[in-house]
Amino acid sequence: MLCCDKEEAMSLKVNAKIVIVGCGISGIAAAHRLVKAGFHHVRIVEATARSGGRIKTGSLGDNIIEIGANWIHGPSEENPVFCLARQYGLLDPEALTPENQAMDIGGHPPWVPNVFTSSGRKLNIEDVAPAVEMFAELLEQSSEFQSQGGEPYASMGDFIRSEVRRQAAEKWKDVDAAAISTRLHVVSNLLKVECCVNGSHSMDDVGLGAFGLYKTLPGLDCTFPGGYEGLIKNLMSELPGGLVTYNQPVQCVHWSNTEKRENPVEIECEAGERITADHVIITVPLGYLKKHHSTLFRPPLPLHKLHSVQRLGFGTNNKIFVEFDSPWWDADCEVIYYLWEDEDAMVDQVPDIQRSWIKKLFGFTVLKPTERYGHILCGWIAGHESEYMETLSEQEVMQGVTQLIRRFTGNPTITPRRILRSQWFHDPWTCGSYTYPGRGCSLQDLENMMEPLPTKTSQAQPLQVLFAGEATHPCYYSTVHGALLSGWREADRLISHYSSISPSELPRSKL
Ligand code: 6YU
Repeated sequence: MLCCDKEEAMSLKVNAKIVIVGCGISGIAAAHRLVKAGFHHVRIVEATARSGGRIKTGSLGDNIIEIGANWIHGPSEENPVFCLARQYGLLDPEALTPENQAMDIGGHPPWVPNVFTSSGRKLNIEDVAPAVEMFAELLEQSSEFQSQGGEPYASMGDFIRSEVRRQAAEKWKDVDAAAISTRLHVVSNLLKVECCVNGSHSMDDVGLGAFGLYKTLPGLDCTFPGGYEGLIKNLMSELPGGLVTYNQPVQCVHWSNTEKRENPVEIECEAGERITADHVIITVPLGYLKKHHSTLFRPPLPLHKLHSVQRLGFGTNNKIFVEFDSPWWDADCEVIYYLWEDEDAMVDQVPDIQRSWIKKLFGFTVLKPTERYGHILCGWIAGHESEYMETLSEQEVMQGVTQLIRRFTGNPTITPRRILRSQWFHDPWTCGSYTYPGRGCSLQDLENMMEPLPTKTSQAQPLQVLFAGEATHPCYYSTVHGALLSGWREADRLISHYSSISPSELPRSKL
């Protein structure tokens, strides 16, 4: 009779070979937890020469800028990114105050705007406020469709446009045509903002029912004064040296859906190395999975998982940092919006991308405090227009941005000192920015994403392939904390597997 005493179980755990594909925050989090729990054979295989993935801090002149993730969304006790950043001493004192943590407003209070139109006018806040308020209420209402289980409109875009039309006819019936036209252009601009928030091409691509799956945490969004990568550096310094193999893209994960029990997983690297393992944790971005799933898994992903990979959205949101010698915006200004008066009302897509891609850039946020950053604006652009922008030279992007600012301010002398833009769509290991719930998506899709292989119904060795990464979190997808929690979740899955293992489940090679 077989027996598995405590000592044997411990040695099984210690000797289990676990490979993590990807050294972003989710892969690092998984490795951290596994190493702490006593697993000795944990290895990360990373395609690029660096750790951090979509957490990427760069510089513009002497200033630190975030090319990827920017904020801790909801920095409060429930947010593990906040807790780690606090523990490592990476945050400004304001971010640590109880008042900051208690503020439950879904991110940040409305930013102080400067609003310009394409005819060079600067608008007053009263001109735009009614549309801004209506839009904010609609976003709030849209979350309710998730619990109601019904979707009366085809998409978020359809819902917002239809409701604005309906409410405007009722509430703005005594407002003059020019003012209404301005308000509808504000709606266009806010739809473009939402495309950036969601990382979608258009709000017509975002599912209405699933929009409410995303949960916010309390806390006023904050940044890392020394750069988001400080978090990565601290976590990496606590892992054993040599745990990560860099510049080692994984080409194919061979797993078994039969009863083969010995070394069930083999990880084939592009350079030819083949690594055998008991378990592999896949943390590659959803964009990469969408493009490469057919070659990345042998046998291929089961159909229900593949359909979720396809249904979930993964779009592009890029930043264009622009530095100036002196500011041309108001001293208290936190965000600059551009309204195109020649655009149809309530559009978030540009018809002629090559000629007019810049129309998709909703505007700029102002990097604050000025003493830290100088005079830097961060432009935001999502969708196919953003993907096209990536193909232009830096010079061409600078030209586009300069013309835009000169036209909208009516000041032909404004000249940027330098620019830097991100190119997340053409990053071969990311293929976009982050996940959003596409039309027809539900919680089931995110659950399918995180389901390990082989699935429960199979007789084969369990937990061969596990899935982490932001796209696998049921309510914090698209965020750093969602990614981190997903890494811990998959590590815990293995930890509890080895603590509950019974003799009949042991691989023959281990008996
Ligand atoms: C957040 C924020 N933020 C802006 C921009 C971006 C993102 N996010 P990784 O990709 O990090 O790691 C995978 C690794 O795998 C990587 O190193 C690859 O090289 C490697 N790899 C790939 N293929 C491989 C292969 N074949 N072999 C080996 N290795 C391979 N999140 O919290 N705050 O401010 C922003 C922002 C421009 C691009 C962000 C933000 C998203 C995070 O960056 C992201 O989720 C995590 O870093 C992902 O970590 P990971 O480990 O999963 O993958 C209602 C509603 C709306 C819902 N949305 C709300 C808004 C929230 C999003 N906000 C974003 C805003 C900004 C500005």
